[in-house]
Amino acid sequence: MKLFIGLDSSTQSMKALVIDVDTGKVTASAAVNFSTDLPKYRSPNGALPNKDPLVKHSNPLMWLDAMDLVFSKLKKAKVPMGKVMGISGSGQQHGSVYLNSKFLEIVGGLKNSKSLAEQIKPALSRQTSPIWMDSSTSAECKEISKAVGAKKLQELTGSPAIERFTGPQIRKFWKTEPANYEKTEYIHLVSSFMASVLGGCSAPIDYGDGAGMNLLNLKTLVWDKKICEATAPGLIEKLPAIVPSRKIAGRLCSYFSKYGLKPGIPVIAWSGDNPSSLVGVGAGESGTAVISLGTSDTFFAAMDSAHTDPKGYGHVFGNPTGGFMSLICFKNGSLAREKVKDGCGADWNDFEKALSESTPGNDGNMMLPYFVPETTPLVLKAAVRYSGTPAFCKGKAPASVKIRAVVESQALSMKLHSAWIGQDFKCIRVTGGASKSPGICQIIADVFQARVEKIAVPDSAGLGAAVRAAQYVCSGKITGYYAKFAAASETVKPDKSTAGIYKKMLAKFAAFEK
Ligand code: XUL
Repeated sequence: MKLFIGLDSSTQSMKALVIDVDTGKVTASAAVNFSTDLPKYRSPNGALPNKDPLVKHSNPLMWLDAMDLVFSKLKKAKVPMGKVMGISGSGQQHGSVYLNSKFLEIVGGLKNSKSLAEQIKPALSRQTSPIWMDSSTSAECKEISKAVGAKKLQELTGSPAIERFTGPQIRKFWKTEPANYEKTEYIHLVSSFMASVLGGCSAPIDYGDGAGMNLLNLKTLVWDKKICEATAPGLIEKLPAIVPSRKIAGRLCSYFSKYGLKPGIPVIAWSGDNPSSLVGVGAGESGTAVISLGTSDTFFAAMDSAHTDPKGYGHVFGNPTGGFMSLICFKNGSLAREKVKDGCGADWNDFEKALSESTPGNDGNMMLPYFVPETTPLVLKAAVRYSGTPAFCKGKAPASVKIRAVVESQALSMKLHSAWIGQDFKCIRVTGGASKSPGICQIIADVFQARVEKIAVPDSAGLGAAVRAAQYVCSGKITGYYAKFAAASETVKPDKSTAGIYKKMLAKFAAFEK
């Protein structure tokens, strides 16, 4: 038995997955849901309530309680914790945690008798963490772009200044709370913060997640001094080390022996959820694109060359298996599908039925489903728009037409905004909750005219983390791990007869969006 744990600290939950490299199986899993398991944090969707719809923060203590809880769930499920040989993890991207001078001493001496949240609370120099859903930093984006040069910033970091990215968020903290910024000695991402707690140290940030900060120079692969200076004073000294994803972050500290884990086992650098999913779905080599259908929908793929998106919506991140990956994030993912479903008074079975009853092309009916501010394209004020027949535009079309409109429009938007990557993907691997839907998978296959493949393990971010930990300890080629854990379990073929319909519709959608 060669067991490894992959943790997934995501927007709405914390999950743990245990894999056995000998059998190629996921042997156990556990999940902590912030809404049902940790209601005291009042963040059922992962963010604290705020009057300003552009502000989205979380309580980092919630993530710590979730870590304690997920390990105790694994222990209760009688997982042979003492046999676990390594741990890694995946974190929601861009979110940041601000820590004072006590942090190192506290994580270095965690006591078994108290919880993580209780012990780490005094180390927070900012009580809340801005997360990826926050869009409140447009002013800071403009300031950083002006100081560095918009084009240069994109060329060096792989992205123009982006509201949810960590650099603009740090600048806002410095501008609005200068005294607390001054007290901050360490700024971690969600991923490196969680790795720090496991390792009892200040853990490094990996190239995958580090590239989502607007601070990492992708040419030199170190923090860019000038960009850091343009972001906030003294920032570079507050950032952890930056390393390739395959590096060790630390050794598991004795605190976790209360869950039966062996102190000293390697904690491999954590990565962001999207880079981690790239590994988890077996798409670390170029040629296959991935669509992750979750709270946000993301489109990503390993890249042959680190070129950037001329429109500025797409990003370049480090690929945990080496080289780079593209990433495009659509904030209105499952949320938009849910809003349309609820608006029709339907449940998910009705939603599925609607997709099978309506026809490709939807008689030209489509929508811009920005129920919350959108990133691709950038829309700072929620706005929903309709195009098509008068009945549809007045909200009077049948539910099946409305439901097809949201799914087709989302797929067309992905096709439109992924063109800059310059690869004609013939295979798309889908993951995330909505990838279970046959109707959604068929629409993606038809819009892209590509084969859509699913893998058996739904939590690809956690799986990617577990696989990275296993590869660190047991070595071997990553493709060997893909064969064991990420083989295609189901394939959806494109309907060739729809190619022309969607080609025309894409041009119309592009004009509509413009
Ligand atoms: C990616 C992004 C989201 C989060 C979700 O840039 O912001 O996909 O990573 O956790």
